[in-house]
Amino acid sequence: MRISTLSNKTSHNATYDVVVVGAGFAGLYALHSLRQRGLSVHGFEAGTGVGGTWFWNTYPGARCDVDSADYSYSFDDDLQQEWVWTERFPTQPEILRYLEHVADRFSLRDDIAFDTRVTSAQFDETAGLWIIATDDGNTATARWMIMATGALSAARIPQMDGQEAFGGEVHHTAHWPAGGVDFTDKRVGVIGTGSSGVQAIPIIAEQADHLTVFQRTPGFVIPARNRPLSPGELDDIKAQYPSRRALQRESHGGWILPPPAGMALEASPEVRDKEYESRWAAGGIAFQTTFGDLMFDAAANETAAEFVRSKIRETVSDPITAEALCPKGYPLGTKRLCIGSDYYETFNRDNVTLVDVRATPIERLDRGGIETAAELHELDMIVYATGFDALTGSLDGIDIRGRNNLALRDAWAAGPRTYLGVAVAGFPNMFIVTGPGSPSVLSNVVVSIEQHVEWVVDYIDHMRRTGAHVAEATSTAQDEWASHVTGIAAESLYMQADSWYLGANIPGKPRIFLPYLGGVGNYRILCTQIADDDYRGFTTSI
Ligand code: N01
Repeated sequence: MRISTLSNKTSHNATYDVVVVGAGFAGLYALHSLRQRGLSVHGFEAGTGVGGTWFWNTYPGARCDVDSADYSYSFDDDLQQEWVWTERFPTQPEILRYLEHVADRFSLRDDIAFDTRVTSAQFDETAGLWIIATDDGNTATARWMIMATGALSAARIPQMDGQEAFGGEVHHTAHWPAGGVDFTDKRVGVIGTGSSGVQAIPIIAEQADHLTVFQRTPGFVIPARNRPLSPGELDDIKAQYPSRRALQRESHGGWILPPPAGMALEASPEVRDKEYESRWAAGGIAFQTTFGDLMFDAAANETAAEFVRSKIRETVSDPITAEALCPKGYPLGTKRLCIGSDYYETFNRDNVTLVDVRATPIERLDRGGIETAAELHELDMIVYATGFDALTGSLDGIDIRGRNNLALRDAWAAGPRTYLGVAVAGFPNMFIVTGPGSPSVLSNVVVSIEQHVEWVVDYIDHMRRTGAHVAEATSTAQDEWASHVTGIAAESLYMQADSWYLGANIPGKPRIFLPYLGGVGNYRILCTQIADDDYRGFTTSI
């Protein structure tokens, strides 16, 4: 069942087998895989180039906190053998260069309309087709629609009184100007101390005249210990790629971490400290898995939290600032762990001030700066590092209508419900890559993206071969999956933090644990079983 064999690949007033929305890691791989299967496919991308997250987040210090050799595609051995990563943790420019290379290597740009935002998508029940409208006034029609719109793509600036009055420059970390930002001689205010703020703050501090950091909730910041990769080191990794990739796929998080050193509560204080010291010295996300009970037992978690607090007190010379930087009131890792370089050290600089906005809330912005309950902070520039409407925001930004003209945002008014995080009852032939209810943001997302894309492409191919035109998740399968996702989360400590995993950063967003905590390896097995069981939980029609 091939709908079209269009030769004009840049026109999109047309009909395709599949439309892919987004040209980041997920969209590029989906496009490539579908073309390999002989389907006609067209991509839409709001940015002027490929890269998704790595196209938009060009703020100073932006870098991934998954090892570079692992935060990369595994689907093509020549690609993974030829690309040379230079550092343990790749910078944003390096990842973007990599994705541009992938786009060139597989000639993917030919099938993507850039600078084109999808505004609506309507399922035509009679024809069994999606009608997709874009902001340039065109429409495309497709049998299948793949939403590769990203879990952390809808950047968010919180509402504050007087925002329009501020007379200086304003930037959000996820919409950084292409030409960069000059901080020289500027009094800069950064609002937000999540992963983006933690990366940007030390670099802005080095360049600005003065930096004021407005912190609401201090994060647990673990040192990155980034370093250049030696050519020999990368060669060794490349030689082990077959087993390394297999381990990633079978693992809990899609990354290769040293195994936990037993249980924190079974270890003596001396052994605990030795293990924490060793993970602190090694740097990176592995700190969170020092012991096997950290994410399930509050008392165990507190031992790790207190270790980090002791490091903060050791590092930051001013005791009041140190105490304000100490995270309290939520377990370590239940808000995404931040991985930083010289973060706490930055607060020893003379030109850096920390403002604890829980103690002295921001009251308003005015022409000259930010006024808290205590004082006016005069600023030439405000940088919002205030995060995203995670997992649902980019989909909510598109008027998606399924059966009976039901809007996805209405279907999800009480929180997103999906089957496997990939499909939604009432929205036939629409697949979401790393959507809510899948491991997505709790994993090395490239591993999860590859798994989702391969599963969806296999399903589309299966439909073609079997002559099915429309596939849809059943409400029963979706309800069971939603209970499973929330049931696992309820047993963890994650429910104890006001995190974006729970939608807590968006006023009015239902408090539902969004990603799937069951682990990448288990999830993959389950998805394979469901496919082997003739796509259990889906109904299909001819
Ligand atoms: O966003 P965030 P992010 N007044 O939501 C604060 C990935 N990522 O862009 O915690 C004052 O984490 C907010 O405070 P609170 C990674 O998955 C990865 O930093 O809500 N402050 C918080 O401090 C990450 O988790 C990498 O109380 C306000 C901050 O803004 C995710 O993206 C790098 C406020 C937002 O932090 C998001 O990270 C970057 C207000 N009104 C991002 N509203 C790496 O790979 C919000 N805040 C390393």
